[in-house]
Parts: sequence; C-alpha cells; structure tokens
Amino acid sequence: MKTRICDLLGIKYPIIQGGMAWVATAELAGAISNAGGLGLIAAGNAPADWVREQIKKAREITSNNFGVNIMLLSPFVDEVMNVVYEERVPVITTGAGNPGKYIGKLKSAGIRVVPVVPSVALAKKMERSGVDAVIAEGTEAGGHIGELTTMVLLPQVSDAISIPVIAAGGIADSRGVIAAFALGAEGVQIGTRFICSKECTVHEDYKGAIIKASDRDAVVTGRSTGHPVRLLKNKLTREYDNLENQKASLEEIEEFGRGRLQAAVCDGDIEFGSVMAGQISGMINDLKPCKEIIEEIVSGTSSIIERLSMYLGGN
Ligand code: TUI
Repeated sequence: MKTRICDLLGIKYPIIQGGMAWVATAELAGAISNAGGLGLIAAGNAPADWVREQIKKAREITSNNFGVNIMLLSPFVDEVMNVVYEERVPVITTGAGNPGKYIGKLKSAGIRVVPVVPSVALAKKMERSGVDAVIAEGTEAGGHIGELTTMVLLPQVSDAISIPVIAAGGIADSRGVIAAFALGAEGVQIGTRFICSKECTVHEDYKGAIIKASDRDAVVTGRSTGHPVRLLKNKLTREYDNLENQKASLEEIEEFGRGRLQAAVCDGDIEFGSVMAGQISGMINDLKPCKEIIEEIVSGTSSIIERLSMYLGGN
C-alpha cells in the first residue's frame, strides 16, 4: 500500500489519524506513527502550551513523523500555529475553516499543510493556495461535519484537483480503503476506529458506547446553529433536539453544549456528555492495539482485490 501520500508525509502506509479534540493526545498519535501511519495530536480548543507539551511527549514515544491537527475555530489558533512553526512539526491538518492566511508561513518552515475540505470549491481554492494535499471528509464522519457524503464528495474533489486527496468519513476497515481508492483517494483518514484502540486515553465508557452503538446511533445536532456535529444518541442529543425544536437562541444552545465533549472523554459521562463518533461506529465491535488495527487494514486489502478482479478481470 504505497501512494504519493507516503512520500509526501514520510510514512509507511497512507493511513492518517483523524484529528479528534480531547481524544487525540500524544499517546494515540505516537502509537499510530509507530505502527506506520500518521498520528496526530488534536489541538482542539486547547491552549498553545498544552500543544507544545504534547508535541514533546509524542517525540518521546515515536521517532517517526507525526502531525498536529488545528481546529480553526479555536480561540488559540494563532498561538498554536506559532507552536507548530517553532517546533517544526512535519505535518499539520486543519479543520472547521479555511487555513489560507497561515499557509505561507507554515510552508516556509517546510511543514506539510493538509486541510479538511467539505466541498469542491474549497478544495480548488486550497490547491491554488499551495497546500500539499487535501482531506475530503464526508458527512459520515464524527464531530463537526459538512453536508456531502464521502461517496459523492471524494470523486468530485479528485476530479477537480491534481494534488493528492485523502478520504475521510465512514472508513474503518480494508473495504473502506479500497472503496476510497476506487473513488480517487491516495490515502485515508480514520478517526472513530482509533478511539477504540488500546492506546487511546479516552474514558473506557466512551469506547464502550462506540462498541455498543449500531448503524443508526450516530446522529447530528447543531444544524440550526450552523455548526452541525455528529455524535452518539443519548440524553444530551435528545435535550439538544428539544432546544433546537423550541427555537432556543444560539447563545442558549451553545451554552448548553459547553464542556460536554470533555465530560464524555475525561469523566466518561456518556449520558449527558458529547460522544462524538462517526456513522461507522455500528461496525466497530472491539478494542485493539493501533498496530493491529493498521496491520489488519493493510493485509485485508489483498483478498478484496482478488475478489474484485474475479468480478471485473474477465476470468
Ligand atoms: O473539524 C472537524 N471536526 C471537528 S472540529 C470539532 S470542535 C467543534 N465543536 C463544535 C463546533 C465546531 C467545532 C469537532 N469535530 N472536521 C473537519 C471539518 N472541517 N469538517 C468540516 C470542515 C470544514 C467546514 C468549513 C472545513 C472548511 C470549511 O470552510 C468554510 C470556509 O471558510 O470556506
């Protein structure tokens, strides 16, 4: 499994970890990078000092490349950008916005810049701005999402640009990887599957909620606020729906959501916490080390290719 993404990001397999606020710490990033993928520390809304400490910690866990995911709505985004610049982190991915104004400085430090794009328009704009690759993330993903599915976004983004495209949203196994490659991707970003790994430091009950989830349990809240978020159905999402149906004010809804992700990740509050996870949760049934997850994905591709060539290869 080798594509342009491997050389670009300096990794063995074109498998990139999703940038999951509160979830993606140095422990997870280090384990994924040690297994041949690209681990990422998610800056989320955290202050810059925390990000710097995590970078140092990840460097103790792995000597392989890893990255930082920068959430562009963070109040600390400028400071976090300075930290990744000073620390010369090899790769950054971005989410929840347009990283345009930061690209020049990051590139001048030799940092690979890989934004998440929810549309063809933003993919084209990002290519013109000089980014190295894009992540086309479908609405199947967990957390803050766009509107289009991976199935329709990915081939359209792949047709529109010539830099490499990484697929995200709804991918957790070899079948998903092959499907993504068929649609034009040269790499995959995987989030939810890595939450259910031994090395991920989230509360065990958060992992348990994903393992227990079935196909229709990952729902969307916040459509009315303009910041739709996919998470597992629970008392919080039902209360959220009530507020949205009652046409509560934006401030009221935002206040209601404050601190809920931390409550789920750190305290294991899976009833009133925000258990962000993708639609693929229904397919995740166990907890494994990151190395096993990655090796199963890589080794599982050959039997699928064999089956496909029987259907399509003419013999
Ligand atoms: O960013 C994510 N996933 C996230 S961020 C997050 S923290 C948060 N929580 C509540 C509200 C907002 C953020 C939890 N999960 N995924 C990548 C992603 N990026 N999804 C969608 C986008 C996106 C949306 C609009 C990227 C660019 C964009 O551009 C708009 C523009 O400015 O052109």
